[in-house]
Amino acid sequence: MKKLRFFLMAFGASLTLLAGCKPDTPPASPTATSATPPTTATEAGTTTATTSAPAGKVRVVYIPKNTGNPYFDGVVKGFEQASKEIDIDFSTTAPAQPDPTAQISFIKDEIQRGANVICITPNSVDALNSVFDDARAKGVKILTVNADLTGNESHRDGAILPTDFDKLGANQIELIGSLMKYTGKFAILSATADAPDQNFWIKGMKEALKDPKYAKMELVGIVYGDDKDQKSVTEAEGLLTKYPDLKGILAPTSVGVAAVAKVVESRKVADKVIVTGLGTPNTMRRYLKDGIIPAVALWSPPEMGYIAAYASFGMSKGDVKMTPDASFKTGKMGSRIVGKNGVVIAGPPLVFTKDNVDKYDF
Ligand code: RAM
Repeated sequence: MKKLRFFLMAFGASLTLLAGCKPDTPPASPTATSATPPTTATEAGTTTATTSAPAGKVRVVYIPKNTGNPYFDGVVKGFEQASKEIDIDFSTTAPAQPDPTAQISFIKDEIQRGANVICITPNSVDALNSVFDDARAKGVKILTVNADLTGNESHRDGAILPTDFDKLGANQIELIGSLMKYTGKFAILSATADAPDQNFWIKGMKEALKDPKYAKMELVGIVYGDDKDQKSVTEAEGLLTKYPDLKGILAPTSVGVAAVAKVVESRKVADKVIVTGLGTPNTMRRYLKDGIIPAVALWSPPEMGYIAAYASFGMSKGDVKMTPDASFKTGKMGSRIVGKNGVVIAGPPLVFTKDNVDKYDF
């Protein structure tokens, strides 16, 4: 616990920054109007806009990895808040499964419907390249959100990432390392095997583990829960069976970390197996408060959606160029600067514990 305190102190600045500022409640502009069109649920469980954009409005769609993941509801919330402040017509739609090619037909549909900007959390770094190229040839801007097309950045116009991906892998290793007293076996439970964000972070984790500080920690395996509760539960149970002396499970996915917490609770091994990773305060609150898990990290998904909405609006109007050193204004999130590769970073990660989790609502 002493180590965790040190770790939390290292994040003191970011915690202070966001503490007390509930990220999902930006001030409404005096001229705010609801720009969200009516939506319908389709049989596949997707949500699709049913109206076309009123003349003059910038039509922005956000396509998350898949439906049914509360993490992405937070991102959508941010888009919706911004759409009350700026003149965009916002909608969201997604496939039921986070498969590498599942988003292609959704992108094609949105091009047909007249989207000006397609914001997307891609399920693959390369499977969407050609449909993105088609969209851009028709004047549609492509903005990746929450994940980038690592190695294929030329197929999109820009990216809004939740935090600095170059640091997140090391950051997650330090979190679980501090909780495991830097000793013992641990495993990673990821989302899908193709997920660009997850793979980027896992690469960073492996790199970080080369630091002699972590020499007594052993990464015994990586499993994939596909951002599905049941698959994550099965994979976590498999880990516990295969490695009876496992000391930790690091799950950098909001669905995965909740599933692993549920497993260690039901197996009554929470005192032996440390669970941490990336999870939303609302999903992990009970596990934190009941002492099932000591800490979990994340950023604010609504803030990322909010920034993406402002970037989309500016890109569509031609006012915002997603080129290094360019900048654009957002409402409550101030001016944002575009970094290398056309990436904007939303903010620092936060660490939630039983003591601070109630300050956050997303
Ligand atoms: C999951 C998704 C997402 C990741 C979050 C933390 O829901 O995999 O991509 O960023 O968790």
